[in-house]
Amino acid sequence: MKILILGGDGYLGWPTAMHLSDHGHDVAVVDNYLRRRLAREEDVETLYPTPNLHERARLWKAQSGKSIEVFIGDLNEWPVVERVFRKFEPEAIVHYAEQPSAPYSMLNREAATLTIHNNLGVTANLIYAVREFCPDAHLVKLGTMGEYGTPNIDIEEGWLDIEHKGRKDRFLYPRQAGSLYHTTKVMDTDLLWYYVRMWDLRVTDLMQGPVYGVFTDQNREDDRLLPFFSYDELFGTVLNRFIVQAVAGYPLTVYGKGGQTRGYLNMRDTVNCLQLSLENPAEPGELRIFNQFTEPFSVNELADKVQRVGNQAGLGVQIKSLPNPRKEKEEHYYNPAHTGLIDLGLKPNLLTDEVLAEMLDFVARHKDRIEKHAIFRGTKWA
Ligand code: USQ
Repeated sequence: MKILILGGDGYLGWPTAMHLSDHGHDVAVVDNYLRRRLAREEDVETLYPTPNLHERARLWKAQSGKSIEVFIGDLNEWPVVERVFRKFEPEAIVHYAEQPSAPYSMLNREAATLTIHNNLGVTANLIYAVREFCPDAHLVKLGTMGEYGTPNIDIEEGWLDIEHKGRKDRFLYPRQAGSLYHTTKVMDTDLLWYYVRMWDLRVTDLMQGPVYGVFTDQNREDDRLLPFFSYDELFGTVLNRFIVQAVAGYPLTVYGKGGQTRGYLNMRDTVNCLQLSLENPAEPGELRIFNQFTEPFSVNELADKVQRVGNQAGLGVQIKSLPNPRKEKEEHYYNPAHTGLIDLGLKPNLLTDEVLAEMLDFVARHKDRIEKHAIFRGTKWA
């Protein structure tokens, strides 16, 4: 299949590109390096430097013999979209091209409006591009479990059957996001659902939880093919942050009571979920939604695991509860369904002690580059 990956330079975009290329697909990536620029502006560089996309594609070609076509440009600009779609003629598109950080979106007005313009503008351009250049293409959109928030009832996979005053209908599951970033993802879903109804687009929306790890089958031979790894307050996700903190001798930053529960997944499962969704496409006129995670954990459970495995490695890991910079429920019910991807064949890679030990080992190789000032700033959400 000819698969175009929007946001192909990102933490998940690049591993997905190599994985799909490795599995026989013809892959192209497009990115404007927004994520790299924002990290530089906020002085929160990644744990180790990563080559640019052209270099990554050359390294991948040298390792695998396979080509990944690279386009650099801003997908908010229609001429860029037009050039990419006309040249590559995709049969499927993966949309990762968004400002991906909840804390960044809460920094200030500039960060908030950038998040809105970037995320919604690219989604709107993409919808028009599919209609104009490839109306039969399957669009796979990265959503987030955070669209649902933390309701006091079970979370279904995208849809909810409702009976009201004796009549029944099916609706998108109620969404109540906890950050502006997550709210743009809710709006993306609404835009896609609208155009699925109007133009019979075929769309899969993947409601993903926080991802951890860096390794996939494609990046074990050459470190230069690894994705970037953020551990700062703005762009790092919680488990990756805890691993870095354990290695740096920095007490693990549990926000508030630590009962915040989310559905987590290994990066290996992210790339497998993308492959399964692409190889089993949605039908025309269908918005198909999967909840993409493998295991729920509270923040306290993650901190305890990192402490236990870290201490086995002699790290003397401390845990410290900090006043929560976010406004979120710190103790809540959480029971989301997640059978759709398992039914397609996903075999989860769970968070074992071995996986944690491997991550600790990996980060320890880069210990000298950890900047403690980037770990916690306490950016307030409210
Ligand atoms: N947390 C801590 N200590 C930290 C960092 C985070 O206790 O040092 C807590 C947060 O308060 C939150 C939980 O850990 O309750 C998860 O935080 P996170 O930073 O790992 O994840 P989040 O901000 O929700 O965003 C990440 C990705 C985003 C994706 C989302 C999936 O950055 O792109 O959409 O995970 S989900 O969380 O399911 O919405």
